[in-house]
Amino acid sequence: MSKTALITGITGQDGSYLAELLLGEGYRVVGMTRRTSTDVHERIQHIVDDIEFVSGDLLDQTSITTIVDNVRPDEVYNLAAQSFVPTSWSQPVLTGEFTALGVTRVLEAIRAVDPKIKFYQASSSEMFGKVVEVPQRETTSFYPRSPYGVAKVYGHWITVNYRESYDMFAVSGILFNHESERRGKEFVTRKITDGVARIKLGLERELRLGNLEAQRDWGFAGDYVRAMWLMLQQNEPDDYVIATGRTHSVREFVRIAFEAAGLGAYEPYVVQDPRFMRPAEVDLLVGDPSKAKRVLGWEPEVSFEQLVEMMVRADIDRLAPQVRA
Ligand code: NAP
Ligand code: G4F
Repeated sequence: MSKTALITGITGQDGSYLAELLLGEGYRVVGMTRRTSTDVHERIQHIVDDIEFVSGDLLDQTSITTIVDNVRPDEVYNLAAQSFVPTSWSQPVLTGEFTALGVTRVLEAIRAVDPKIKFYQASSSEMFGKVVEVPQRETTSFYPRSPYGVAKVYGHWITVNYRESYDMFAVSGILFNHESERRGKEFVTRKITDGVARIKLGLERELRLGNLEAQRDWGFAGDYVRAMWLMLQQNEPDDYVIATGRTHSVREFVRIAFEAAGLGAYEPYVVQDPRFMRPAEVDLLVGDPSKAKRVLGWEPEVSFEQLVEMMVRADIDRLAPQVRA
């Protein structure tokens, strides 16, 4: 009997990789999407015929409960969120509704329909914020620095609370930044690789960025969705840090991306723009993935340098036909 997985946020970066993985494992994959006036299936176009879609919204309890009741999934992956940190300052209430209370709505739906359904919550290293320990591990205290980070702390604890209150198989994956050619262009890595590709092809002359000194533990999204799945295949529910254990600055990412495109030094092209600075910054993130390695047998397969090169190459390949046309 094949298992059924319900994915919220299936149209996002992680949703697309997770859907691929679960289809490969023989799952029936059901994706919850919200109503939009335009097509948002770009990232899953290649597997769209293999997925069942159901219409629902994290803001709407009735839709989520009805979906869980109709679909009767074995596993629910809650990936949907307002996930862009700067937007959380301009839309803090909405961010709280999606990213914090949305988690409770999904958990409530599961509790009402069948508390045996396994639940994965997409928690974030942004919860560590102004870090109190280096590297950050499962036991490190949280100190979020944005309304997004605060909302994710709520999502984490409500997941732990439903596990402890109702004996549910509910886990929180504390994932550090993970990227790919499918990353939204507003996030710094993809903004850089898209910008580098445009400069390489003569479409732009400069790249405007904010804080180049921020340090992140960046991995490849394809590796990270495997960890999500592994967490739900364990005998006991638990929380895990998923990271590479290495950190790099935005400046290093920029330098390697320009070199990968054969453009040489980045300095002539990069302009620091105060518009992209944040009211409160997360200066340094670096995770300790040793528990995930020990218990889940999980390790990242793509290195930082491979990731940057992969993303630069993909953006050049995507834009080149436009230039030739
Ligand atoms: P993403 O690309 O921004 O995707 C977000 C998804 O959420 C999209 O499918 C979006 O749908 C959906 N969504 C947003 N609001 C919704 C609502 N009200 N109802 C239903 N769906 C809604 O994010 P991602 O990078 O794949 O990240 C997946 C999850 O992991 C997020 O919860 C994020 O906060 C978390 N996370 C990400 C990282 C990372 O580095 N990528 C690290 C730690 C945690 P539309 O297509 O309709 O907009
Ligand atoms: O790419 P970012 O926007 O990602 P951020 O804020 O770390 O959040 C991402 O990772 C989290 C996991 O830790 C997720 F939970 C979250 O959903 C999201 O996926 O920014 C990374 C760093 C920041 O320090 C930012 O200040 O890059 C710096 N940065 C410098 N210039 C910039 C820019 N960020 C953006 N987006 N745009 C810039 O021009």
